[in-house]
Amino acid sequence: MKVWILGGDGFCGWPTTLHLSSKGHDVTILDNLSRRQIDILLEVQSLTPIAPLSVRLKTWKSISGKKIGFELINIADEYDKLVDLLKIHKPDAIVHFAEQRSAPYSMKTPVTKRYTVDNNVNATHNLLCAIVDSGVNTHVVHLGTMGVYGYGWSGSAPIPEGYLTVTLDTPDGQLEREILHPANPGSVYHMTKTLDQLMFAFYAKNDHIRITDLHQGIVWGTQTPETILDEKLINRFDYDGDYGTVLNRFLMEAAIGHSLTVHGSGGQTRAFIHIRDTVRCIELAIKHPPQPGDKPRIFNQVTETFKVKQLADLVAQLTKAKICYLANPRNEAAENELIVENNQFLSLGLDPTTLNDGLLEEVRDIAERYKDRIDRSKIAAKTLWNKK
Ligand code: NAD
Ligand code: USQ
Repeated sequence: MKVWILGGDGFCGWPTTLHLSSKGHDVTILDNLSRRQIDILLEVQSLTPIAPLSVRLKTWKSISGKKIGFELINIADEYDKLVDLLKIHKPDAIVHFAEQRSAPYSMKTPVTKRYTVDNNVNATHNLLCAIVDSGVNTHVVHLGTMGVYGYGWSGSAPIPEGYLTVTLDTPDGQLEREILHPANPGSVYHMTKTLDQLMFAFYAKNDHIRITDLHQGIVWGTQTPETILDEKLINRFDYDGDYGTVLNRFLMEAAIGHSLTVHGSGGQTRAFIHIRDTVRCIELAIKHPPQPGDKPRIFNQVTETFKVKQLADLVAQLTKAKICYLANPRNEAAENELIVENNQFLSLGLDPTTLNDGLLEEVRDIAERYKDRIDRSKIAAKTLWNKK
């Protein structure tokens, strides 16, 4: 299959690119390298030493014999180029990772709030509009987020995979309707993902574009069977206060004897998935497209849920790190329950990597190995959700 990976130089996109290439797909990355640029602006770098994209691609070619294409393009801005490329390549599937993905970065300043909305909403809309414009028959697989549902909204009821059946009382009796699960974003970033959902619903209905939206939890872990083949293929690992996600930050903190930075009481429950499972889920999603005219197919791409304090306890047990409870810089519920339905991927054959399987490997092979690259001044989470 001819597959495009929008955002294929990023944390999820790079291992997905390699995985699909290793499976024999003809893969091309479309990326504007904005994530690398943001690192320069924030004066941070990945814990792991990521190679320039041209070196990554050359290394993969020499190891696997497979060529991966690359187009430098801003999906949110270069619409005509996107249409031209679609007409030339005619990809069978397009995996869309190309968005600004950090919630703290999206809440940092008016500039980063507006950038996140401009970038994410325009990237998604340009893609959908360009597919219609070019007449290309393709399947869009988008990386959305569990955060579109919000946390704690439905108490202990399981979160369904995208849609909710509701019953309305009308003068003519009860009406049953299936609706998109109500959106309840917790940051400007998460808000853009809820807007993406509406665009998908519209273009699937109006233009019969085939769309799969993957509501992914927090991705942890670094390596996949392909990125581990050579250090020049290594995946990125963000640890700084804006881009580092919670478990990766705890592992990095433990490696240098820093206390584990739990926000608030640590009662926030979140959903998680290992990067190895992310790439497998995307392969499964590509293999099982919806039909033209179907509503977007939504999967919850998660394998486990944990409270933040449970994660801190686990890492502390493994590494003897201390835990500190900090005032929460975010505006989020102090405690929430989270039960998530994920039967669709399990029934398609996903065999999850659990925290018990992978945590030690992360401590040993990533956090310990690269700890000398950590800049302690970049660890604190300084972005506040509001002035209060
Ligand atoms: P990332 O920032 O590492 O990668 C995103 C990539 O997209 C980067 O290479 C960046 O340069 C590129 N990009 C951004 N805007 C672009 C544009 N306008 N044109 C071209 N390229 C552009 O992020 P990630 O962690 O790999 O996340 C990928 C996707 O998965 C995001 O949409 C994110 O919302 C979603 N997601 C990530 C996680 C996670 O824990 N990392 C969890 C759930 C969902
Ligand atoms: N947290 C801490 N200490 C830290 C960092 C985070 O306690 O040092 C807490 C946060 O306050 C939050 C939780 O951990 O309650 C998760 O934060 P996070 O930064 O790990 O994840 P989040 O901001 O939700 O965003 C990440 C990705 C995003 C993706 C999302 C999936 O950056 O792209 O969409 O996970 S989800 O959370 O399921 O919506």
